[in-house]
Amino acid sequence: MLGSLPHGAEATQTVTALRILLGDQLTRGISSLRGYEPGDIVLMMEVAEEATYVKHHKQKLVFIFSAMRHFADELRRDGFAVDYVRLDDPANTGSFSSEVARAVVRYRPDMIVVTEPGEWRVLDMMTGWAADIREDDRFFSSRAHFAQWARNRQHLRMEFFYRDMRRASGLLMDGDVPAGGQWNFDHDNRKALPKDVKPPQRVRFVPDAITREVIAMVGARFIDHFGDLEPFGWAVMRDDALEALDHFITACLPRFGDYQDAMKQDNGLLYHAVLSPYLNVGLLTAREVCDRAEAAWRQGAAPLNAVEGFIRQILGWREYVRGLYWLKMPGYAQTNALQASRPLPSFYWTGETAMNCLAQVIGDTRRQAYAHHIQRLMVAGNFALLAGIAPAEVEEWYLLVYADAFEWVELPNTHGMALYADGGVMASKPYAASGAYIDRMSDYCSGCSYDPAVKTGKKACPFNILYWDFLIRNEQRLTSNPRMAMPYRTLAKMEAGRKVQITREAYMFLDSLDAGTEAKPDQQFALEL
Ligand code: FAD
Ligand code: DLZ
Ligand code: SF4
Repeated sequence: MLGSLPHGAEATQTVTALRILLGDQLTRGISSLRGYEPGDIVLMMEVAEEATYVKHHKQKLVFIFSAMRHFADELRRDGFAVDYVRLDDPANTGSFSSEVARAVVRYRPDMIVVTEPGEWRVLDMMTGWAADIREDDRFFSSRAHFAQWARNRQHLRMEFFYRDMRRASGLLMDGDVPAGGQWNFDHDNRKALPKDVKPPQRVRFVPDAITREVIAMVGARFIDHFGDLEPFGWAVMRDDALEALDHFITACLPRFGDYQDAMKQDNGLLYHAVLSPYLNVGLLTAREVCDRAEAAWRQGAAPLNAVEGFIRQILGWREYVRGLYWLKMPGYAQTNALQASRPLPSFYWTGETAMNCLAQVIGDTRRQAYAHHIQRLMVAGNFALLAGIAPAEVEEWYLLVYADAFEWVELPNTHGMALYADGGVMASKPYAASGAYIDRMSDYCSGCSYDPAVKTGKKACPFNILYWDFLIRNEQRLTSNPRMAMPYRTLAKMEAGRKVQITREAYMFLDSLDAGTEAKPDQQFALEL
């Protein structure tokens, strides 16, 4: 079925509308398909430029190409005329713009219709297509709605946006009041995972013939990209994504809230939804996922702290970061409030580090193209923040390693939430934490050669040294932030000699990373004063 329409260089037919569908627009109700008439053509393109502008995780490539191919088949079965340009088509020119130009020669359309993309970079390309660019209305909050909400507010804070979105969507509302009498149950959602609690096995999907063909293609063309190609278990069709949603609602949602912030060695999924790739490419809609979660609570199948916590992630955070992205781009990506400039350490690619928390999170990421929020924020992101790694390098890493990564959602989370590179637009304070936080929320430290209780010298957890060094380095920039008052009070009481020791140890540790020779705990005698 794939590529069943001709795509040579010469003009072959005249069509009314050329409807372009991108790899993260795999939703039947998408605005670009609305008003489809026989005689129109839906154009889908696998292009080298999208596959390589960052070296996406191999599983992300398989996921997107296979989901695109399945979606094209589904459209054809339902009577749409689809021209699908495969990556291995010898005539493929390799970019969205050149493929659209080639299709225009083929079809001489009266009009080009497309839904706005998820990245500024692609929107910029689209301005050259003379297309009717339609709104992406798969979100609860349109770009215009968010801009209106943000207008005249001195500080943008997710919590207030979320409350407005609860009212507007009616989710978890009893009339005008929030279900259960409060908007947010976050204080119930910070438990570590007890040893005797065993998270359920997750559904995985056996690759069919289409997926196997894509796996072979990605293995042949993109072998130098990050991450393991197999085993591949992601859903690539809506029916399978719905099965993953069902499984989450019944087996995981009831405990989602309790263990939302927990981390566990050898189980990177815990009770998380693992639905973000499906939401972000459009196999699931945000509305249906939230409705299913709310129904579970109303039927007594899941507690309110879990359901509210889960809906807040989608109705609150997901919508908020998208609004912020479009409000602030393209300048947003250029800010660097903490003047961070260190290169990304090589262990972000290999996972080879004596810091067990990072080795685990990066190992999970390589194996699954997934890590949950706290792993991303408080381990990989926290280290990059404390070490002062250049935002652009960290952002490229996040954009390519996760199956759910598209710039509209990756950038605010990395640039704003994890790195504080926007100087506080997204988060009211830096998410900086020492080893004590990681020790409290995970079982990583018991398998580590560093010790989270040791502050300096041999065996000291690098997160401890770097945490205080971060506060010292950024004192002028952060000390006036009221939410940083407590750590700066503690720092003020610290002896000058101790501060010098911290600065020196941090310098030597970071220097060893730059040189690609991370100082291991048993090599740290030189660091002790
Ligand atoms: P759950 O924890 O089960 O949450 C349910 C859903 O809520 C998710 O599927 C997701 O759609 C939404 N959600 C939760 N938190 C956020 C958030 N902070 N921003 C937006 N949506 C959220 N998410 C992405 O979808 N793509 C990214 O590229 C991405 N990059 C991130 C980078 C960093 C540095 C950080 C700290 C977070 C990032 N996130 C990103 C947000 C979050 O980590 C993922 O959405 C989440 O881990 C996806 O896993 P899940 O489906 O199991 O989510
Ligand atoms: C991420 C991605 C990749 C790797 N490849 C393609 C592709 O070949 N064709 C396509 O239509 N979309 C792809 N995508 C998703 C796009 O990069 C995404 O649509 C833009 O980033 C805009 O959000
Ligand atoms: Fe990570 Fe420090 Fe714990 Fe080791 S001791 S796992 S480096 S937090």
